[in-house]
This record gives sequence, C-alpha cells and structure tokens, in this order.
Amino acid sequence: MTDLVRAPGPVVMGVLNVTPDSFSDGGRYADLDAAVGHGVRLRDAGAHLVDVGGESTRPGAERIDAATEADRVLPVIRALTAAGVPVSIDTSRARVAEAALGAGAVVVNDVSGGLADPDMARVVRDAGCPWVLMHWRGHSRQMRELASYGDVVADVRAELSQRIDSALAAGVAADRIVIDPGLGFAKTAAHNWELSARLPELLDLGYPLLFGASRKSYLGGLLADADGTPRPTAQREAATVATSVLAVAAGAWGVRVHDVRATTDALAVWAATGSPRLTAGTEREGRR
Ligand code: PMM
Repeated sequence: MTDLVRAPGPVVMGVLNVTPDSFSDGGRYADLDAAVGHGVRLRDAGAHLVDVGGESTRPGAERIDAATEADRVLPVIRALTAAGVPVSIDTSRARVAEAALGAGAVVVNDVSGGLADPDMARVVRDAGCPWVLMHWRGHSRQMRELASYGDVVADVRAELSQRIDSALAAGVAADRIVIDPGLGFAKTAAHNWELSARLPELLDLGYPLLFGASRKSYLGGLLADADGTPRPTAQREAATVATSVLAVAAGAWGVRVHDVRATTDALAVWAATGSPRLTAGTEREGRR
C-alpha cells in the first residue's frame, strides 16, 4: 500500500467526513454504521483510499479537541481496515494521526502540511507512511483573511517547497511525500482557478500532486443561478468531475472526491482515449 505514491495510474481518494457539520456532506456519516457502510461503498466504486476526517475544515469552522476528533475517527478506521478498505487519516494533529495509524490507516493527509503540529513529521517519519502536505496558511476560523497573494501560484509553490524541505529535514523520505495546492484553503475562487490552470508549475517541484476540488464553493459560484445563488453542494458533481479529469490530464497524481463512481467513470474515458496529457504552457513529461 505504501507504493501508492508511485501508483502507475491516477489515485482516487474518496471523502468520508465523520463530522456533524462538514459543508459538503453535512453530518450524513456521523453515525458509525453509516460511515463504515459509506466507506465500503466508496472502495467498491473504485476508491484506492478512503479519507476519514473527524474535524470540519469548512471556512469559518471552530476547532474541536483532539479527544473528540479521535473518538469520531478511530472506530471508523478500525472497522474499515477490518473490511480491507485502505484508509487515509485527514488530520493536522500528530496525536490523532498516530492513533489512526495504530488503528490501521496507511496514509496521513495533513491539510496543514505539517504546520499545525510540530510533532507530525516525527509521527510520519517513524511510520514510514505517505504524507499529503497540503498548502495551508491557518485554521479555518481565520483562513479567509489569509487569502492574499502576489502571484498565487508562485507563492503556493514557494510555501509548499518550504513544507517539503521541512519534512525532508525531519527525516521523512522524499518518496513518501505528496503535495496538494489546498483549493479553497485561504484562497478565493480566482486563486483556485489560477492554481487549476497552472498545475504544471506546482508539478515542477517533482512530487506527486493531489487535487481536491470536490464540491467546493468556487464550483458553486461558477454555476450560480442568474440571481447569484450558488449551485448547492450536491449539484456540483459534473463540475467536480470535469475539474478532476483536467487535473489528472495536467499531471496530477490523484484526486480527492466525494462521488467516486462519477470520477472513476470519467477517468476510464480519459484512459480509454489514450490518457491524453495537457501541457498548459509548460513543457513537461507527463506522469501517470
Ligand atoms: N479539502 C478538504 C478536507 N481535506 N485534504 C486534502 N489533501 N486536500 C483538500 O483539498 C481537502 C482535504 C475540505 O473539503 P471537505 O469538507 O469536502 O472534506
């Protein structure tokens, strides 16, 4: 499973938020049986990983304590692992990550890229597991104020590069690192589109890249009604699929999505048409 980082084809990570207030699937999987059942369905639909998160990262969300977060995710991770479902733990807390790895998780997905908890690098290094380092500037409560950039792509690239250097300095192996632009995290819609359009500049860092646009509010804004009402989260699927396939075609290693079947179907079409790569202005050998 640790070879997932070097997977030959696009990796699909299915989202399983066990939070009462996630913006995208708002509390539907807060109950253990519902959560485990949904995780198994995501795997059956083609997810290579099921990403279990216990703390909402919705813009403006208040933090919960580590014990509450662990209590939400650990039973789900144990049950999914027992059912043979590969799990990533979506947390920025080292303590929760360590317990999740003990419960069977195989990947740490850290939306803070190691910034929120100085002990995370040690946990990941000792486990030898893949670590998704997402671009992040601060916790949900304050992230709207932090969406200020010169050139968003150059700034995100430089900040991701610092996170990579810090992970390497802490002894994390280079082949365990996955990067993520962090769409919607301290980013406006315009920032998200700019990052989507210029992924090759982030891919030039030389690490596999995870792309997580699924159902995010900038897609709702793009598809707003004539009166400006954003498209509701559940009706952003076609846009999610389109942007996810474009990201893979631009060279992304994987996508993090809620509706796994829709994305795997679209990726099957992309593969059947010869897995065409977009170059988006940068000459670069495609990665699969
Ligand atoms: N987005 C969310 C949560 N975790 N992890 C990674 N690596 N990348 C993301 O873009 C990301 C994430 C927030 O979305 P959700 O509330 O739908 O899970």
